[in-house]
Amino acid sequence: MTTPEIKMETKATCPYCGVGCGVLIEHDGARITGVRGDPEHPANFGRLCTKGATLHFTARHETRLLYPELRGTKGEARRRVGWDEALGTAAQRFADVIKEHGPDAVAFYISGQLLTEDYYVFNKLMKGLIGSNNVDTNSRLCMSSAVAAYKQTLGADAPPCSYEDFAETDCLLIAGGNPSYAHPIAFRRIEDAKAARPDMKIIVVDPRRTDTAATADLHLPILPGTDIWLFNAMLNVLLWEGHIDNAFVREHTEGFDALREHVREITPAVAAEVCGVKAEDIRTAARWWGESPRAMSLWCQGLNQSTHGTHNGAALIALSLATGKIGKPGCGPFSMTGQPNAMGGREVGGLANLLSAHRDLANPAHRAEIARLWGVESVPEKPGLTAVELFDAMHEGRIKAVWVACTNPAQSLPELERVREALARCEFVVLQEAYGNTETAPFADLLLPAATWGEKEGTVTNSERRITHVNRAIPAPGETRADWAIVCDFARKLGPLIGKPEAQRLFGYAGPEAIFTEHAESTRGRDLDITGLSYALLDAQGPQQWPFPEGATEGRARLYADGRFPTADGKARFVVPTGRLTAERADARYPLRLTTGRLRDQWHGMSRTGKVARLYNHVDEARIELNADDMHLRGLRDGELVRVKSRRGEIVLRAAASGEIRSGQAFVAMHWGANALNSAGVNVLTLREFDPYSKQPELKHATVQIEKADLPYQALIMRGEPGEPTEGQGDSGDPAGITLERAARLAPWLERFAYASLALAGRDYPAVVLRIAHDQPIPSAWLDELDALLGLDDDHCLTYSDARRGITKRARIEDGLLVGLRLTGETAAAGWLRDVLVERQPTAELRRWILAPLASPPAAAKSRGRIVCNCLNVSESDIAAAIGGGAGFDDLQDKLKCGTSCGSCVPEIKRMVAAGRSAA
Ligand SMILES: Nc1nc2c(c(=O)[nH]1)N[C@H]1C(S)=C(S)[C@@H](COP(=O)(O)OP(=O)(O)OC[C@H]3O[C@@H](n4cnc5c(=O)[nH]c(N)nc54)[C@H](O)[C@@H]3O)O[C@H]1N2
Ligand SMILES: Nc1nc2c(c(=O)[nH]1)N[C@H]1C(S)=C(S)[C@@H](COP(=O)(O)OP(=O)(O)OC[C@H]3O[C@@H](n4cnc5c(=O)[nH]c(N)nc54)[C@H](O)[C@@H]3O)O[C@H]1N2
Ligand code: SF4
Ligand SMILES: [Mo]
Repeated sequence: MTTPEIKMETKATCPYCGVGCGVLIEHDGARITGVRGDPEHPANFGRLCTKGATLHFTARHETRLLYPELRGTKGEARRRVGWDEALGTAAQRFADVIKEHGPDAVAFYISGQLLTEDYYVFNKLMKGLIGSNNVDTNSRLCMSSAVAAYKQTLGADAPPCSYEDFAETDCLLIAGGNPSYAHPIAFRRIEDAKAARPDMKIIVVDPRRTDTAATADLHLPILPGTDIWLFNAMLNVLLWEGHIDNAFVREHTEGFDALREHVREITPAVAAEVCGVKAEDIRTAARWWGESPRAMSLWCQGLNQSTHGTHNGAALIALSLATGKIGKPGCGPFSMTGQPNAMGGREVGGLANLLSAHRDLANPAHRAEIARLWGVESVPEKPGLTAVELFDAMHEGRIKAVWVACTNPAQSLPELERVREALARCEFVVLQEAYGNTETAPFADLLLPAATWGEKEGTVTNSERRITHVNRAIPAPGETRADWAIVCDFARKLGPLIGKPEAQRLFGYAGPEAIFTEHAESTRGRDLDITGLSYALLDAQGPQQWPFPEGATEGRARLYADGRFPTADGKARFVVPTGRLTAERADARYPLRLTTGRLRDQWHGMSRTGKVARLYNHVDEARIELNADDMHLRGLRDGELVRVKSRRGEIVLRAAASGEIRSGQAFVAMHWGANALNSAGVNVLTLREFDPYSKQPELKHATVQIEKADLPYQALIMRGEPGEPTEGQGDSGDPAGITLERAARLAPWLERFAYASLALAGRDYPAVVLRIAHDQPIPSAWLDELDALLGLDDDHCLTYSDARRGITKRARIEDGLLVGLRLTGETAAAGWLRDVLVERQPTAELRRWILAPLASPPAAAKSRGRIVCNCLNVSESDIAAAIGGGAGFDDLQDKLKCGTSCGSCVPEIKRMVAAGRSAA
């Protein structure tokens, strides 16, 4: 007898980007089995992108951190301990440091991916109990320039727009953002707006010709770091051609005269020189903005991650203020939030220079209010250390104990060598993580297992100020616990040790709802007042935008409609922008300008997306993208390995020719770290220079040199697993789980080689792929060990060896399927063999070819190459063939179905069609 299958759905949000899509988690009460977009959620109305749609595959337990682990003394291995011992030890160690060196010798480094309730208690613990402001977050690397820009100009940190404005605007200026990759569902709404009103103008400002730029009416491929010049020149044109809203400027702003004076000489011709674009294009951009009844801007890290990130934002905001295009439908400056809850973190004041509910640390009245609310004597006045400063202080020994939660600084901070030294030097490092294998984990003296997506409850706020109640679908696995609960327990243990027994009262919450209620109360009378919100209301009426004060019946879609701004005199401010172009300038030694950013299908350090095989199908290996001219100049061919060197460090990467990059520039994605490469990735190269106001580091710009890496000894190892994987969270021991465990065992091997990369491959049948290149023959003992690790050493394997030429080959065939492969010396057949393996093509007719030196597939094998449409599994070669046969975009959707599900690949398919047309 079979028990009927229980299937339930729980409402939550996608834990990736700041679009904040609603999801329905499908589960049976114990295991997550699937996910779909929540049709009722106003951010996405049921849509999800490639990352959101594969969330259920990330919930597997194989690489989760399930139990606390503690290291006795440095150098020793960690051992499993219970929660009591874990938090008791942490409290004692923190108390010892605080007693001996004061509260400023400890620090918390947290994350915009925590829920608001988690964030709230971390902040209260540090500022209310311990008495230091050393609590900063990865939002410092992300949104702090936008925060500072909003505060300097509009008076408060509040994005005034909504997603529905995309459908209302006549002109959308996207600067320093690639939403087609980074905010896909917001971009779907932009595509819809353009399709509905083809006259709407889209302008994209990005040094690279991204998929976002390719769909624009006007792309301004400015030189890195020159945005202020562009915006100033646009303002110059707006002034010259009479597009200024003088009444608005007079009544609702301050400081325009100084800015007008400043931009007087910055004509399009002057800016064109600096920015490296045509003066005429600058003029066109300004005219479109000025002539459009409704114009809005959208920006992200291309502006924020700069040594003048605050003024980049301020210069862009000035365009909205000068033309009075703010506070109306389809208007306004819109900073897109990166992380799912960076907004929530900002609301609770979870940064070293902020206080709860948009209050200021420097303001004594604000500090007194918070002290009263929390029931503590006072909150400290001295601003805490911001991310980069905090790790510098750790490097110098001034921070002796650090608590890291929900972020991976050993990969995501700039100048990684220094960051890693700092973590190694720190006396006591706590890491609160959902996964045990991040780049930061080796440094942790105490690892605390956190519950994650699907396993915890709370709220998040998305880019458009919309708060969603996130529910728990299944019980937290192993001994994992919700982040807020870990913090509260720790606080109650720490309090008595530092003479603060009130910790029992301050952190005695019954659950996340009690924390939310306290947080809501702290916003009373503030610009973000949410005293009208509760879990019950959010459940009954769905996600709501703030402000939503007591008595309100709905939130506010658009701020500043009345022209009043939250400054002392109610007027917005113009700022005269300053700042060098980039901290580091290209020169003869370091001639290439490197920028960094995101790929469509990966999320940050890949602790989750890196566990989903199909998310490697779009890009399957780290690479440095270069202009073909720069490669030619250096005698480099596509796919060759190069040494990339900056003043801070050196890494080896595969070079890829890219039509997106102008000559003199380079791009490396931020995702690939020590689990994917033999190095810690691109942040080995970046620098820790930061913006003077926001303290946000310049992660977007560094200069590098490249040279061909001579690594003649190459190997390729692949391993799949027969049997059927289970959907979603899966059974332990199924092929997907075994594959993840193999990847985890291979990761520590990477650093042995001069170059190595580790990836997953496949879609329904996942496999691990290890690519190696070395400067000397790969020791056969290592190969033997790897064979044993992957089961490539028994009599299921076909073998071939030519010792003189250093060629060895092994192929494992089980039930007529290729499941494992190891090639050294001759790896040309790797591409089509991977397809044979992951697609389980029958090998009966292929057997004799598998070990042959064939670069292209024999007739019996199908080679598919890169997958463009992940949902429907349509490859680049399928699409190219159809385009060659005359297919247009609609025909492709009709016949191949590509781009008909999540739509993330639509921009790329359109680009392929356009390229095909111009080639014909
Ligand atoms: N797939 C995916 N989506 C994500 C994330 C992810 O990891 N993966 N992370 C989320 C997070 S936390 C964030 S913060 C956002 C980031 O979202 P975005 O900021 O949109 O993404 P990035 O790729 O970091 O950078 C955007 C663009 O800035 C350009 N750029 C570089 N230098 C300059 C410059 O000087 N001027 C201008 N105008 N542009 C420049 C780059 O070429 C790049 O295309 O994405 C969020 N969404
Ligand atoms: N070169 C370069 N570097 C960059 C950037 C760039 O553009 N270029 N962008 C910067 C930006 S904008 C950002 S936001 C940062 C992001 O950098 P990080 O914050 O380091 O990135 P993540 O990998 O998202 O780290 C989040 C961690 O939290 C863990 N986690 C997931 N769920 C939970 C949970 O519920 N509780 C706990 N405790 N842990 C959980 C995940 O496993 C993951 O390891 O990177 C920055 N670094
Ligand atoms: S756009 Fe994609 S990654 Fe962002 S919240 Fe929506 S589903 Fe998640
Ligand atoms: Mo971010």
